[in-house]
Amino acid sequence: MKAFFLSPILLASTIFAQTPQAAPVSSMRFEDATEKSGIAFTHSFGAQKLGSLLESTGSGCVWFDFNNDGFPDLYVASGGNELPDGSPELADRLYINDGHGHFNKSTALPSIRKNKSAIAVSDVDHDGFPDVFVGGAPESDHFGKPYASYLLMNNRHGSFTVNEVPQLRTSGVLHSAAFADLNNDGWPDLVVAGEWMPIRIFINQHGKLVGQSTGDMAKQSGWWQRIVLVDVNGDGLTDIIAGNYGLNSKLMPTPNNPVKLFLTDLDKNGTIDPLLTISSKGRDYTFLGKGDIEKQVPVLKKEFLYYHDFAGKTVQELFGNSLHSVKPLIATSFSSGIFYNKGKGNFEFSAFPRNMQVSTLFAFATFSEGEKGLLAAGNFWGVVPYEGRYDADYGDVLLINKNGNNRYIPAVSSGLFLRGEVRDIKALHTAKGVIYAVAFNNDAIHFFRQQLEPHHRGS
Ligand SMILES: [Ca+2]
Ligand SMILES: [Ca+2]
Ligand SMILES: [Ca+2]
Ligand SMILES: [Ca+2]
Repeated sequence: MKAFFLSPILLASTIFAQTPQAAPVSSMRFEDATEKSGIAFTHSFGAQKLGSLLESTGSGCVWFDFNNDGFPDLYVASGGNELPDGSPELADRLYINDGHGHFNKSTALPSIRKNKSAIAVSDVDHDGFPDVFVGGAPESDHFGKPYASYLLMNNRHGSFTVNEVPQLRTSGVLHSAAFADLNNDGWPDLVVAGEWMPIRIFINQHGKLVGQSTGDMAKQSGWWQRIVLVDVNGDGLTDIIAGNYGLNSKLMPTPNNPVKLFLTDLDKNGTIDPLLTISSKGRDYTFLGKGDIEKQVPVLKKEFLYYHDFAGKTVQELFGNSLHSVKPLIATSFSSGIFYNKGKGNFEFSAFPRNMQVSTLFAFATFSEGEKGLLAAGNFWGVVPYEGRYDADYGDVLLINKNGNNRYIPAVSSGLFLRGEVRDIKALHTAKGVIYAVAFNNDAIHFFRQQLEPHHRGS
């Protein structure tokens, strides 16, 4: 079976919708500084396009000083392909920096021969040595089956001890993981997000990660692609910026009418036939029409000779015998936004404005010089399993106001004008201010400089 989730890493596109015209540069908040940067770099790794080269979250690789010798080492997580668990290629690699520009592959890394989709690093047990969270991914042939994620505890002697993260067996598709101290007790907590799952929080209790109930957040099962942990509103509590699938979709899940994916063998030939449903008044109907489902499962042609045998029927009425023992994957919200940390484990969701919901959001950065705000970008133009290509997002700037009156600045007037599939944004601090590095799928990294003109201050 083909992987039934968004796999941005391996996809590329050269299609652009009609391109809006930018306003004159002088009035812009951001200036494209790519040509002045002196860096020519394309976001790829051999034949594979990496989802997250710049960021310490997402699959791909991450730099951290494994052995505390002052030189950053490189951890490369494996996954995002069609290899079955157990394949030697799925073992991760750790390259130790010798401080002279040379890297030696470590033999100390435990060999977890499983697909992985997310990675995050933090000193979980406060011993001064960084530990690694490695998020699992479903095997393409076993999609929908629960799988494990791991915490690699750095034992200071050049190796790791592997622990499964308790309470994190999931059937969803984990895409993003990050550490931050959510409850201000000095211990880094873990947040993970993915498709067919809500955002999950694991509070660090003196070196042990313990799943936390998250109230309303648990009801927002989404197709989450990226989380970024930062104090957006400056109240001293770390918030969760969360990129979801977006709302420009025929799939419009709500808690009462979720989108579901039944993984069942409709024609009893031994392979799973994923059945995507939308709900109306609590009843589940196939998302694809009769013809498309018959293409997927030809034997059904004999069962439904006439359209009226199919139309208006729930999937339980159509396929009842095959479904009654199947627990579907569920999504209840595709809205991107910010979960504001209200303290004591409470989070309050603030959805992004409509303009920021036209596409899937993968990348975020914040700024707070003169004004407080957020950069966001995304796009997913590959083969979405269920729908056509999304409308384009050209880069979003959201000015955050303490009273909740956020102001949206479109790319045509902000200068943050991004054409393509953005996968990451990273703020780089320089003597002349902040530069934002923007990583595209299958394209060169672009750089944008924030322009702090007097007329922008306090606006
Ligand atoms: Ca090192
Ligand atoms: Ca540690
Ligand atoms: Ca904490
Ligand atoms: Ca906050």
